[in-house]
Amino acid sequence: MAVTLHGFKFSVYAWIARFALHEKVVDYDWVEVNPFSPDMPKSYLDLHPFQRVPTLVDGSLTLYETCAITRYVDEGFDGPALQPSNPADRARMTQIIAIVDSYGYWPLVRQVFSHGFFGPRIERESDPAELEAGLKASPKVLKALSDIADDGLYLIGDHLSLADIHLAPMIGYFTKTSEGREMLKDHPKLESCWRQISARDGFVDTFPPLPD
Ligand SMILES: N[C@@H](CCC(=O)N[C@@H](CS)C(=O)NCC(=O)O)C(=O)O
Repeated sequence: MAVTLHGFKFSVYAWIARFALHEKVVDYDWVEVNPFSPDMPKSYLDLHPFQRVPTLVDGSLTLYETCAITRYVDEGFDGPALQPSNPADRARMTQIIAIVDSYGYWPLVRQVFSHGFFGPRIERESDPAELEAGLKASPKVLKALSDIADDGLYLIGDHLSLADIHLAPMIGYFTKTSEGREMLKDHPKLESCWRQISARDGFVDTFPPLPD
């Protein structure tokens, strides 16, 4: 049975899942779900009680939480391994994903990107105080990631990992703003990793259809 990914075309988390599926060359069907819609279908809430996206369905398996989805995609399908095999690097990968989820998503995406780029383009009022708060919180996140990144091509050595796949879309959105682009320059090691990841077909081909 085919894999189905339920997601929203502008969702950064759905993008992460699509990026992982692309890297593993897994075919899947896409079901568009807007998690911000007031009339979210009950059929989706049965899949994801927290009303977020994405959710992946593969036969009898229904999975939400993007870190679980990408790990399943890596371990459940053929293709290049996206997780390091040695314990220290694997722990580092998990740490980076947790930092991104716990401390990065909100300032980088929900505050800076949403209020500095996306909101104004979809005629949604944006709040300068939210943008400001995001810009204030972001340097600590970028520095923490830069401090623990290796000196290799990617965040962990020279092989693409789930950590890269989790982080790059968030930076991709953050750097849609001029403030984000400027701030990333203060962290050359992170910027260099991001440039390598964002040049990959998997990143480019899954880039969401943002308004200009
Ligand atoms: N912890 C969830 C977060 C998913 C998430 O927050 N997705 C956003 C879209 S990028 C969403 O559905 N937001 C709806 C909302 O905040 O109400 C995961 O890892 O999948």
